[in-house]
Amino acid sequence: MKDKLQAIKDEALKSIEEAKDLKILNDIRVNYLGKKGELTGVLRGMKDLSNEERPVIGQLANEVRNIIEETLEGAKTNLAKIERERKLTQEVIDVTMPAKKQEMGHRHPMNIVLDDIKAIFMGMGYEIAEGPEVEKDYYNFEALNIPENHPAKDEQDTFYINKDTVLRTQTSPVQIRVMENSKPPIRVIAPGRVYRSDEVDASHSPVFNQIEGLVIDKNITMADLKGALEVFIKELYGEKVKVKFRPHHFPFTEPSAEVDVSCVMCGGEGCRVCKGSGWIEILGCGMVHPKVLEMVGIDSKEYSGFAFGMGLERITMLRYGIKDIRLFYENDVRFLQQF
Ligand code: 2U9
Repeated sequence: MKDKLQAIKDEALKSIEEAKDLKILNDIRVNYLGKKGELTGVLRGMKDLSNEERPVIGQLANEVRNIIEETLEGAKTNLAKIERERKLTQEVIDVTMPAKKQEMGHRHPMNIVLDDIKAIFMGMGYEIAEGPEVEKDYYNFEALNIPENHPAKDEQDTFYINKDTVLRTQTSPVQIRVMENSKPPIRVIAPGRVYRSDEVDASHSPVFNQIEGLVIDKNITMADLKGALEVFIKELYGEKVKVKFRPHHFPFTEPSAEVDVSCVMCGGEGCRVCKGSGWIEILGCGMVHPKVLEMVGIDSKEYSGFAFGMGLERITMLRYGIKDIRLFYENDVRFLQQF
């Protein structure tokens, strides 16, 4: 048994001396000192020794264990030092090298304009409302007094998820939900993505962004609508811009109007953008239809309100003279950096 212990010790110390890395050292530890290791095997066999032999062999075994452990520890420290020195010489960092150029990101022009529009309406006491883009047919059409046979409901124009679920075609359903969940006075704007089954061209995209607004209170009239929108338009495009209301028709408002501004490109002289007319249409609006109010349980004899809607892409294109809507969705930094 003594010879065996001596042999284990010699063999272990030789392997430790030859070990080239920390993994090999660990394997050696397991081979000799682990649960199934050679030294552990010897210790297990001690139960068969005589009472005289057991303490002698036990002490020797402990000495061998200690020597192997100490040698392993020493070799480990040594190898770690060698490894560190190798890294220090190989992984030299030249701190005098010029740094990589940091490309700055840029705000999207539509976000710049959206923040401006939000700030203008928030200054007039409006709150911002949001709602789902996947919407019930009821909220997108029926609650807005859009009848079953209306062309907007055609599958050619609207993306249907199933018979009574659609991708919202306008943000008006957000305002229906606001009216259902709160009491007048209400003053909100609802910005968000909307979907229409349109072919892509320079001014159309199947996914675009709208900002709609809704005001409900006692004694709200068309004069309030005109006043609010004139303030908004002049804050957005400047005091000099002229504003014109033209009669129009929407199922959800009565009376309804479209709003033109004097051409922001030529100042009203006539150019390619305004097709020579000097005017550009920028939004639609009207007094909320009494049927819409009644459907959400607001008494149309006590309350009235106005609503409006505009396309964010269109407003942004006019503000910066951008000619093609597709530029907004490509995120080319050369385009974005210009704003
Ligand atoms: C409720 C009641 C009425 C929202 C309105 C318009 C007029 C309008 C278009 C502008 C260009 C959509 O992006 S666009 O294609 N919108 O002309 N939108 S009134 O009327 C509402 C909204 C909510 C409860």
